[in-house]
Amino acid sequence: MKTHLSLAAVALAPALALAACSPPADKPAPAAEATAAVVTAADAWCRPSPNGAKAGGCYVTLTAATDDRLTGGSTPRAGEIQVHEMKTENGMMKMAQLTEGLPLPAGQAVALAPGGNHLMLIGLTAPLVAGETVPLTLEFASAPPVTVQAAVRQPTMAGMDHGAH
Ligand SMILES: [Cu+2]
Repeated sequence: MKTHLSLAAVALAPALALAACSPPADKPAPAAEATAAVVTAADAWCRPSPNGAKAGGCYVTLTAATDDRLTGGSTPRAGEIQVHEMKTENGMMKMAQLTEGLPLPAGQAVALAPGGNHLMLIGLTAPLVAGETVPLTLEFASAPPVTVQAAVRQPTMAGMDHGAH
């Protein structure tokens, strides 16, 4: 009797050890991805800029895997990309650069949109024309840069034009 039991235990032990080990051994990627600083970008677009304008506004929805910040970016179409907010000063809507960047809480979609936070293309090399596509490379405090193709189009929602751009 005793012999049978201990044999069974010995036979089972390696199987249990294997079962416990195999998930991390087979798939190390998911565990690594869960903690990696990654930002996904969706729905990137830019407002057409008037002729002669030196700056243009672009918008995007960002979701960070871990707490992060959008700090700025670059594009071949302008000198630099700044992150701007809209704020009310003396009853007037004004825009200001977010020098510390825009917070991106983990797992939360943060939408940049007309009338609110936006990407400001400073020093446009040419007007942004409806129908074209503009590459924007966005930079973050932790995550690697993300390049999106932003469609240039008129805002779809009416009444949100603040006229600053
Ligand atoms: Cu701005």
